[in-house]
Amino acid sequence: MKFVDIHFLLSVHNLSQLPAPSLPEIAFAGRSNVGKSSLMNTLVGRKNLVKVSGRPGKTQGLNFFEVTDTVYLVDLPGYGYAKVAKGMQDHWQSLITSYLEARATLCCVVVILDLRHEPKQYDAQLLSWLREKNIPFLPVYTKVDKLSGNERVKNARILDAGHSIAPDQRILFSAVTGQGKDELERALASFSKVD
Ligand SMILES: Nc1nc2c(ncn2[C@@H]2O[C@H](COP(=O)(O)OP(=O)(O)OP(=O)(O)O)[C@@H](O)[C@H]2O)c(=O)[nH]1
Ligand SMILES: [Mg+2]
Repeated sequence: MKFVDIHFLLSVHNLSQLPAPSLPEIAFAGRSNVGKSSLMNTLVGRKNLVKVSGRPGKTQGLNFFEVTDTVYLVDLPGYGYAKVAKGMQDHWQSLITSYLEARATLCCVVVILDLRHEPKQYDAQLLSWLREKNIPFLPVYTKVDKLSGNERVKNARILDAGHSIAPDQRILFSAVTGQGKDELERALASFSKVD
């Protein structure tokens, strides 16, 4: 699936603001600063469609983008960033979990992990929660450009083992080089049943 003809739709801060569930939907989740927004920009071939920042906690609210009449892409706020006020974190967490749990048109949660880091507790919690709720997800290990070939293989194995992910179920990705983009497009087309 090619993600052309895409536009920002709205930012959702409570569930009553969700757009009508009229299109298949793909959400992008992961720790703060892992590269969710960058991955989306690479996917849609636009540098600045989704706001990116070196400062964690950039994305606030559920940001909906529409690939016209085809699919919604939803950029979620990152988790695990201590400097975001506790009350705000709680608000996001309950907003995100109720959204993920209740959204009938949600066809995939892309769970983005930093290939440089060892398995983290928040990611483990999200993955086991998605499994428990039977919500389809696709793990993507990003920032591969920051590692040598050997480190990539070694770190990917550690993440696979730590999160019980089979190597053929996840994608290695870089927003800098575009590695993994084609594979991601194919996987998302199959999740959303859109060509
Ligand atoms: N080298 C490299 N840097 C990346 C990659 N993806 C993201 N970054 C950098 O990582 C930082 C965070 O990227 P974002 O895309 O804003 O991360 P995010 O997950 O959306 O962050 P929040 O919205 O704060 O949760 C930025 O400085 C990006 O340029 C990648 O694949 N390779
Ligand atoms: Mg972001």
